[in-house]
Amino acid sequence: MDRRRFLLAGSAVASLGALGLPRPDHATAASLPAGGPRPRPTPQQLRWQREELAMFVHLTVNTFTGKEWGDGTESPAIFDPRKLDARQWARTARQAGFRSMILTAKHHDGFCLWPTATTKHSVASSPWKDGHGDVVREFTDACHAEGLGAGLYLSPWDRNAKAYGSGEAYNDYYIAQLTELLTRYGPIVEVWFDGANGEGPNGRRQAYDWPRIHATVRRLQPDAVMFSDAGPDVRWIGDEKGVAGETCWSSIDPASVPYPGYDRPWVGGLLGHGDPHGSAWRPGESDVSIRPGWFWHPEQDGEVKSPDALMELYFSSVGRNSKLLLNVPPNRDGLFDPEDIASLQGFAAKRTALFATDLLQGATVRASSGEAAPAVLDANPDTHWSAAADAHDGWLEIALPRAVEFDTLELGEAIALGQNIANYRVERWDGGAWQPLAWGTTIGHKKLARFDPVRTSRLRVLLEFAYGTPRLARVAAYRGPDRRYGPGHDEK
Ligand code: FUL
Repeated sequence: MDRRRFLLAGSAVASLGALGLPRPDHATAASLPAGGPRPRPTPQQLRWQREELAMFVHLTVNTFTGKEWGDGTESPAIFDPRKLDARQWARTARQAGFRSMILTAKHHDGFCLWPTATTKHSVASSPWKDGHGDVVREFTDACHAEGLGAGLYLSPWDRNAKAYGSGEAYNDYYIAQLTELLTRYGPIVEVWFDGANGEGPNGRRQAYDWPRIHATVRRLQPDAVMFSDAGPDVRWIGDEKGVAGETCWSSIDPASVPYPGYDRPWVGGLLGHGDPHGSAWRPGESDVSIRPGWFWHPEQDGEVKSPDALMELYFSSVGRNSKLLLNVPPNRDGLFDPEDIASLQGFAAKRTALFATDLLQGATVRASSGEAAPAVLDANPDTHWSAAADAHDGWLEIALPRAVEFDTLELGEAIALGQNIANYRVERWDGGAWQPLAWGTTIGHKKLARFDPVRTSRLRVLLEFAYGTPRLARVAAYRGPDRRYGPGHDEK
């Protein structure tokens, strides 16, 4: 069936009309996809998205050479992170509110951070712990001890492996490495596949066997999600800046990015926005580094992103239905730098300060139709308000016993049942009329909107158009410490 065929949506605008509101043009012109269930997340994808924050850890020979991409000729003798303390990384991550971590077990240079049987190009040939160390072991143990999920990055592009570019021999080598990583270290929550496909030591490129790679992960770690620009479980957001599209669907047409590393000029934008008609649930992950580089370089001390910059990233990723994967690179001692830790602590403190008090608590909620409207006020993402099953729009009105002042609004869709809402409007009561407050497109797991502080006792959320039943799990309002209250935003 062609999912992009459209039908006329007569009933889609009825409930907004009942409120005396203008009917949105695109809804009256009415386009709804024909039939077919809309995609929903698996329990693993849902868990992954609800974590909101994950930490990337880039460490390899590059940490000692100053490069971003090693060429595979580095001697293991240079790898000696003498004070390496993975527990320090995991503690820092947990205290800053991160829920999982992903380590570069092997980057493009081919150096393995665990004592693998597949090559001598590993920690076993390094002076670190006299060749008896295992960074992957220390990392996974630390994650598990701190209650964090452990994830691994295993670069398919390998500039050291002799077999790279030879076909099956390298695919066997890669699968053997993957098998070691997925069988020795307990539960792995995410496997991160970089699509880079450059030349190996013999100048040849490798045709990666993605079906076999994916089947290996499914067999050995069925609860792990697999990341790449082509999924299959979670997708790259299309940039390395931590910025999701303002419109961001968790669904995508799998045929539009058929394999990892599918490099086309339009792919970045497509991954940023997703596709409301896509048949695959494949939410976007926004990866970005706290420093200019992915690896630690001494000359980049002083360029660590500030707590305010990290807050901006939180709004542009988590606040747009994506997940933030923030890289924090260990230094040559194998430790996070104090500067990076201070910034992460500041980031956590700013989130705590902003989101400490939901000012809509104690409100009453009326809705266009359906039941359980008050469910939007509790923080439980599994309870929600739903419009009538065949509705394509709806509204909620939230009335407080007293006026409250706020500058940040949170909306959340009941994504366990899919993502349907295509645009919304939020208005505040000024004592005599409804005034526009926020307007946007997708909502998804979390949508955050910021504006100059306003004071009001009534709000309404207008879901102007949804491809399937509109369902909201969350409406919350917060007053941050950073914005000044201006004149003219008061309820009269
Ligand atoms: C990229 C790699 O080439 C970078 O070195 C880094 O690992 C980043 C997360 O992915 O594609």
